[in-house]
Parts: sequence; C-alpha cells; structure tokens
Amino acid sequence: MTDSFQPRPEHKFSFGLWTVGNPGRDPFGEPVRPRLAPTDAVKLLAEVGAWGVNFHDNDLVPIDATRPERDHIVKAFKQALSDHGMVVPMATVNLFTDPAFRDGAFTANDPNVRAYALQKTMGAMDLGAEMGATIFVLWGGREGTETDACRRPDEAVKRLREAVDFLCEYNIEQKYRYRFALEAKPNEPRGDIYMATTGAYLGFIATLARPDMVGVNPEVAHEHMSGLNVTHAVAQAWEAGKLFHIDLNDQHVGRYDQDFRFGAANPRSAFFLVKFLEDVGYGGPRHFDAHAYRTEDLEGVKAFARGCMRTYLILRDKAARWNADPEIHALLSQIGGGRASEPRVYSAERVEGLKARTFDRAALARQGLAYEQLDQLTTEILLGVR
Ligand code: GLT
Ligand code: MN
Ligand code: MN
Repeated sequence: MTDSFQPRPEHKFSFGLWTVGNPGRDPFGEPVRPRLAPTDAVKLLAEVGAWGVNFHDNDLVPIDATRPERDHIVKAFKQALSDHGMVVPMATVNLFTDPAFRDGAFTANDPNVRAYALQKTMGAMDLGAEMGATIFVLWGGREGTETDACRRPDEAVKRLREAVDFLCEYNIEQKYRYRFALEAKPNEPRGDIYMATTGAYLGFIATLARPDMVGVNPEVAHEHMSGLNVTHAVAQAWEAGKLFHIDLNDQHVGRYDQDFRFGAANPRSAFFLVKFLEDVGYGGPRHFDAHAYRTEDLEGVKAFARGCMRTYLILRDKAARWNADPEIHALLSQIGGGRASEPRVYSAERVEGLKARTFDRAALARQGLAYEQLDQLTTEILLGVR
C-alpha cells in the first residue's frame, strides 16, 4: 500500500519483543505460534516499518542464561539492530513470570524476594543501557493481592517507594540516562494491583526522593479495563510533565486483559488520544503494547503491527482535519467566547470584583452549548464523509 499512512522513523513507533513475539498462549489454551527469536522480531519490525524495539530482560536473555550466553545474545541482538536500522528506546524488567514473584516483587512479604527483585532490575537496567535505552518502564504486575489479609497496603506503598528510590540512585551512580516510567493497571494477573491508575502513580511520584527522574507510562487498555477515560489520564500526566512513555493498544471495558491492536475496540477514544498527543506535541515513543489475535499466524502478526501504526497515522490525519475544519472552528470560538478576558489569578481586586458582581444565573443556565453539533462533526470526520 503506498499512501500517506506509511510509518516513518520520525513517528517513533515502537513495539516490545513480547508484542510481535506473543505466541498466543492464554489461560485456556497452548501457544498457537512458534517462538519468534529476538533477532527475527527485529527483522519483522523493520520490515513493517517500526522505528524501535523494547524488551524485558528475559525477552532477550533467558532467566537462567550464563554470563557468556548473555554476552553472546547481546552481541547478536546489537548486530540485528544495526543491520535493520532499529533503536531500543525503552527497556524493562520482568518481575511477574517467575514463580518467585508469586507474592509480588518490590512489595513481596519475603525480604529475599524483594532483594532479588532489586538485583534483577539492576541487571535489566545494565542490559537496556548497553542497547541505548533511555526510558525504563516498571510495571508491577504482581505487586498486589488476592486477599488484603496478607499485608497492610500502606506497607506495600512504602516498600515500593524504597525500591524506586534505590533504583534512582543506581541510575545516577552508573551514569545511566534513564527516566523511569511507572505503569499502572487495576488488576490481572493479581486480583487487585496496587497503584491501579495512572493518577495513583502521579500521587506516589511526588513522594519519591528523586521525583524528577520518575514519570508514568499510561496504557490505553489498563484505563479502559476499568471504564476510565485514557485521554484524561494521559492529559494529567502530560500537564504534570510526567508523560515519559505511552502504551497504545485497545480493550473493551470490563473484559479480560485483551491487548488488542490500537483502535480495534474504540476508535473514537483512540482518536481523542491521538489528537491530544499530536496537539500538545508529545515527542516520546509511540509504543504499541498489544498482540495479534490468537487466530493469527506470522502474516497475521505483521498485519497486526502494520494496523497499529496505520490506525495511528489515519487518526493523526483525522485530527489535523478536525483542527482545520471551519465549522468546528466557528463552534469552538462560540463555546469559548469571552473566557480569555477573565483574569485567572488570585488578587484582592479579583475577590472584590467577584463579590460585587451580579450574575444572571437564569441566562447562564439557558445557554445551549452546541456540543451535539460539535460531536456529530467529529463523527463525520471519523466516518470519512468530512
Ligand atoms: C506485560 C503487560 C504490559 C506491560 C509490559 C511491561 S509486560 O505484557 O501486560 O502492560 O507494559 O512490563
Ligand atoms: Mn503495557
Ligand atoms: Mn496490558
């Protein structure tokens, strides 16, 4: 397909090794696709037009690899990156697959598990830094509970803080250039996961020893799972200067962890998200943390990856169309009418002025806002008739 929706490096589209490498295992069924070697995943991603590839330590290096095995894998992977012109913008650590983490990693009750989690994360940081990664994602998939009888949740918060503070110091001492991006999820694989929302993490970050080094990695599906508005979460992170990374995918509200292709479930919310990212000029990676349906073979995996990027670019084009639409412009200026003339900061004069003012409450209440028309125009742009 040759059209304007071809991915290019400047779009900064990235995929995790675990996304295109997902073999289609689910709780009820065995894998349906053969394991994709990391070097083959790099080749596939280059072929479909992605810019970057991310990994967990164990997506690349098996958990039981010896040092020479690790070094051999690293060398081959670096070669694949340079052969295919791909970069590693982000690295992360797997603190959820191994049975050792059944009770969590940084928040586990066993101090040896917590220590092992720190050791493993430092190793993952070393690995990522060696590949040039500058963003380090922490997704605490096992940091949670099935029963709150097991520990006080505030103790978990303290343990999590200790761990992140420790890793920030390691980052500084090693002269790595990481910025940490904390990723929230409400549940799955645990019954409940601590730090269920991006907003919870934003609150937590302010309590850290080095808050500047830590931001968030909101994921579309993780907000949609609990019926939240992902664009609002992303906007709050952006406004706080904390949008260090983003996981794009999709998910129907209230279902299991679907990790669908970006825009597959709710193209409308995907549109508002893309519009937001483009309007504010988000310059970080656009990472697709999703996987192909279990029905797919390798060709289907490529279709999935192409689809994520293509949908993003189509929605970006729709956003530009929306921004340039004269009728939408007219409605927006009508809606926003006069607001700019109000002073916004606190002053004694403003207090006095506000107290002395007479408001025509009935007139304020009579105003229609034309949001129906605005929304219909949005729909028509999305449906391709405008
Ligand atoms: C896992 C999870 C994702 C996280 C990844 C990073 S791993 O697939 O479902 O949301 O971003 O640890
Ligand atoms: Mn994710
Ligand atoms: Mn997910």
